Amino acid sequence: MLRLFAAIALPEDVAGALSRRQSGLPGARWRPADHLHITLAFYGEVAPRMADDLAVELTRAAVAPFPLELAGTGAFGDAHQTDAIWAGVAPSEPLTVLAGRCRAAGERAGINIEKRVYRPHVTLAYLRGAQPDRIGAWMSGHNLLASPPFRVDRFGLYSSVLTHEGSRYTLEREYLL
Ligand code: 2AM
Repeated sequence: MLRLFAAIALPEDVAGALSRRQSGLPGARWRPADHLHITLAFYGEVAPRMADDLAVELTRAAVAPFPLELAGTGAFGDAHQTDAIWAGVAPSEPLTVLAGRCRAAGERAGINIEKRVYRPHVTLAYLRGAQPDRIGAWMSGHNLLASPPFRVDRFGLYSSVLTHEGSRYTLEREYLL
């Protein structure tokens, strides 16, 4: 079984600018710059045969290349605990369409995909034991986060393997827009 997701990798300069913000929050396990991405669809554990079908179906998901910008920060979690902090993505119709098509490609391949509202983001860190006041300070210190527009001209099918340092991703297949 392979743990698979479709995602847009960030250009090096955009990832580099984000990585300079990855400090000043004890309890944050910062994600490496070369792993920063925007997930389009998460497929979970997929059998090899279905993964092959998915790789083929994704060739039908492409939209025309489009510009994208990062904007703001946010967090996932509940009232008791923040699990992750992320950079936001400015609203983008083509991104929503591409994500919907990646999801549909998974469904055509027979994958049962969790029904969740799509909230595009770039996870910067997973948190363990971070103090709420420090999280608040980090968020307000970075709430003006923004990137220049960058052109999205490809996306990838990635596999994810859990290691001691967090999950490692491998690009399995790349799709040009
Ligand atoms: P995250 O960045 O918010 O953790 C690889 O794990 C990628 O798939 C990550 O970007 C992760 O989102 C996303 N992901 C993991 N589990 C998911 C799920 N159940 N639903 C949607 N996305 C998920």
